[in-house]
Amino acid sequence: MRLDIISIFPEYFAPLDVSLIGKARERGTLDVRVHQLRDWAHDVHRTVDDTPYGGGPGMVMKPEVWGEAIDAVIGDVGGDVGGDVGGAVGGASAEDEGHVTPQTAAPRAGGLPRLIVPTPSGRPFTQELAQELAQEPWLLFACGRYEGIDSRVMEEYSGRLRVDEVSIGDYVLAGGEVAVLVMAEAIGRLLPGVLGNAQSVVDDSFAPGSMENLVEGPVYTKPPVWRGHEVPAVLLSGHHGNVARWRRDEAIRRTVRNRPELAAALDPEKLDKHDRKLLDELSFRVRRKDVAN
Ligand code: JB8
Repeated sequence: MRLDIISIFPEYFAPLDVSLIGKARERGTLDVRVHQLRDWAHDVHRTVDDTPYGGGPGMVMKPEVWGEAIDAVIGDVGGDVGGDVGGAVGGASAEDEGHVTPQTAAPRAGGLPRLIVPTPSGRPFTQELAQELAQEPWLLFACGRYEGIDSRVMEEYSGRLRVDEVSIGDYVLAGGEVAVLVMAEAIGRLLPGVLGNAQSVVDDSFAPGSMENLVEGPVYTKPPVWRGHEVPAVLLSGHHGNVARWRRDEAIRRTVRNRPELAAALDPEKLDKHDRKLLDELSFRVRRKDVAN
């Protein structure tokens, strides 16, 4: 997968050099290129913002600079472009460190990226959307700052690219950079070969499957007693059926306690008798989905 990021703060993306994503980049599974938006500004101050039409507080990002930046990145299939600092973020590139030559994960010529624009007013970023985006050969993230990007930029590229304005949650960041880090990690760990254990992806909270709409319960490792706190005996029993049942019970308890809206959305068809009894004990009413008149 190729992943381009345009931002006025390329330094924000240094974490993409480490851990799973950093390893995926070294292997060539993931080709991350970070671009400085200001490299496409024309004035001596490299201005990227201006006052909002209609008045109001703050500043809005200028469309012309964004247009030139996006045109350059999407027209640049494979090669370097002015403003590309992808290999420079966080210091030495994989090549500099003498690792295996990354096979450039650039998509085939003629392809275009999906454009993802983080904004608190966007569609929710969910595990389902992460899975969908993990199938794409090329993503371009446009990081806004201030009050956001002039909306005509999204309008313009909607005619050429698939454009999604996306929100990572109901809180307000100072800009899109951290939201892109969140999405890059959620998407990157789903790419083939990025996680060591393929099962850890299917067992995730929110992953499609038997635990869909349940969050995961608690986890434990050695020692069996730590500061007087015991690991639940069932986990030491070796009885796989009992372990599975206990884990599902704990997932249901946690979902009811921490995510009542998820618990309310549980499909009664996917609940067994034991699930229903537990939910009843937790005095949680599972209502059949309202059927349209
Ligand atoms: C300016 O909270 B957010 C977010 C906030 C932002 C911008 C983008 C995303 C741009 N503020 O996800």
